[in-house]
Amino acid sequence: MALRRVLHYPDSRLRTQAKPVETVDDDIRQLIDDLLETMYEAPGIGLAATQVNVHKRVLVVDVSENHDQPHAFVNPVIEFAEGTQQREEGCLSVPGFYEPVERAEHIRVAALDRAGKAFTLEAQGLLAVCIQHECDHLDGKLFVDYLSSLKRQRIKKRLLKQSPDSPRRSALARAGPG
Ligand code: QAP
Ligand code: CO
Repeated sequence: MALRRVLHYPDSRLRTQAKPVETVDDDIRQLIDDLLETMYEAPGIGLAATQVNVHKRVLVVDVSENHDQPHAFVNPVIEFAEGTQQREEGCLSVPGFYEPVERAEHIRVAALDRAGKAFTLEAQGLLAVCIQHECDHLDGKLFVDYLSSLKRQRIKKRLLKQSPDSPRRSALARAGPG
């Protein structure tokens, strides 16, 4: 197990479209374990491979209070979504910012588990939001994309100013137009 470094908005690598996993092998299981460890350490309730600069369709979530109900999804597909809910969302790639976002209330997701076995899960409430948020990451999408451009620009400016782990100029160099 190992902690992985999480990319911060507006790093343009967060805009990468992740590729489907062809085989759920030990490398993918290692990635799942590292995502879980990195998520729990934060602490967070969801993390997608895109956020650690691995552009494969893998994500993990755990919305339980005791952090004892991890779910890993390989090649997740939201098969059905209905209703709406609005919740404050945050993101390990957008540290310190929380804003309400509207999402589907009830979803069904189909995916492969860590053994490569197909499964489906129905989810509502926070778990449904979290899965939708993490699936967005695999398509290069962030929760800030649902906010007004004014709010998004404000968040971007503040994160570029903070950039505790990287000089401002390299953060700017990696920042895309969004
Ligand atoms: C996505 O996000 C999510 O700003 C997962 O300083 C979040 O785990 C879905 C985190 C909320 C639904 C509702 C954020 C940790 C964790 C921060 C996270 C921070 C430290 C975010
Ligand atoms: Co996120």
